[in-house]
Amino acid sequence: MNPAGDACRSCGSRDVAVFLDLGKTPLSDRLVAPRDLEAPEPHFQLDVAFCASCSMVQVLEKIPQEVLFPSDYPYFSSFSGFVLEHSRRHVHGLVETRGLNESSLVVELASNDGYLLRNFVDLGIPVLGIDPTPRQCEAANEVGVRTLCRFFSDALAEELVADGLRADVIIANNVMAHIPDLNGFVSGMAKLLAPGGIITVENPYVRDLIDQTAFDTIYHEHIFYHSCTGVAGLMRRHGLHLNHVEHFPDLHGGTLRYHISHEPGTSPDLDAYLAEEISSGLSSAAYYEGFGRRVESIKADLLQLLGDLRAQGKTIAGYGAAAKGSTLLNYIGVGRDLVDYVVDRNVHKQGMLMPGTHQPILPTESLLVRQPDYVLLLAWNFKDEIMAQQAEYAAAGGRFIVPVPAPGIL
Ligand code: DWN
Repeated sequence: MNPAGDACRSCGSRDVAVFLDLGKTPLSDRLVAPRDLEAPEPHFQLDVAFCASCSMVQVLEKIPQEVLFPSDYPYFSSFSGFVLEHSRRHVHGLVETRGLNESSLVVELASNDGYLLRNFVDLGIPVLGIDPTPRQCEAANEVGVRTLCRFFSDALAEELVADGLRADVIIANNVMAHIPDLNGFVSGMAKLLAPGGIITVENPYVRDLIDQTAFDTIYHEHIFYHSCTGVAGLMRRHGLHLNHVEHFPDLHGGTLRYHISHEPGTSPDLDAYLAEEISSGLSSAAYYEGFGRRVESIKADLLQLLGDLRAQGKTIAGYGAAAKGSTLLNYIGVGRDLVDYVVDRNVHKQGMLMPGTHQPILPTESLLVRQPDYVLLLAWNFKDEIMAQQAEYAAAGGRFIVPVPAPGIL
């Protein structure tokens, strides 16, 4: 099904079919200020499609980058200890394996608040962060991470190369899903990368998304849902080579780190992932067919669970004003009648309202003050970190609910 005749946003083929319709939802990171409650809130169609030609899974609605990532974009990477530790290990691994020193250059695309590059700075290794969101750039510059507040593109890469810059390492974590002009982005990376250099790219793995029915990680900001097959083909089109892959099952619901360079290479792990994607059918439309039915069943089960608890007079809060939380609340239709408020550590989100469903976002300390009977883990990807941090809430009788892969009380 592709009634509008959309072309693949990666390879241009017309062999694109929608396999999931999440309806019209607000932008997941467009939090609402209480003073704007009466203002119209834009909603956009959220259809997910599979390209049979290049295997890329993608959202079809085209929304300008400046709308998806406005100046008040609220996501700051530094609010998870798990992410910080993962990034620290990544940096130390690169320094060791690549022999980086004070004459190297590491460039991170979508460097956010400097959560990762600051580890290189601590080791005296020169860095350049590139990120389009001003508040995050300011935070990064404040901690000593030199950051350019721009969208990365082919044109920006040419400017940097003209200024004499070439990167020994390019890191692009959780950004290759977000780029409308994916080909321009990859061609820019190819230009900016020094001969013999390496690009590491991290993105949630589409296989984990489908297998765990993590439908809530789908939103307009996430245009592309990557696999080894898709990334290998994309890189080849720009003269780059995917040479190795690592899997982090506990990061953002399952993440792949791709190792890419100008020079061809391979690894047993990459071969195994590519072979498995073929044998599991991940590169065929049939793989995605039952997904919509599983999503509908999560919707029915979660509504039933929350409705039953409310009927018993229980109070329910949400944890994590995450973008995925917005998809979940809006698609399922979880309003303030079911979940009273949402807590989040991110001070830039506190005081705002969730998109569409308008639960107020409060500091996490509110859980101990209000002691709701249940907490719906909207940021279920950080379940262990959050539950450890909320031990006192749990000790006082609080219970947690996970929404995916199947709604349940822990
Ligand atoms: O790609 C993207 C990813 C990686 O992150 C984005 N486009 C946007 C964002 O998606 P998300 O908002 O769904 O991500 P998180 O990281 O799952 O969001 C978790 C939320 O929970 C954040 O607002 C921070 C918050 N949090 C918290 O309050 N206490 C997180 C942890 C770990 C905590 O202990």
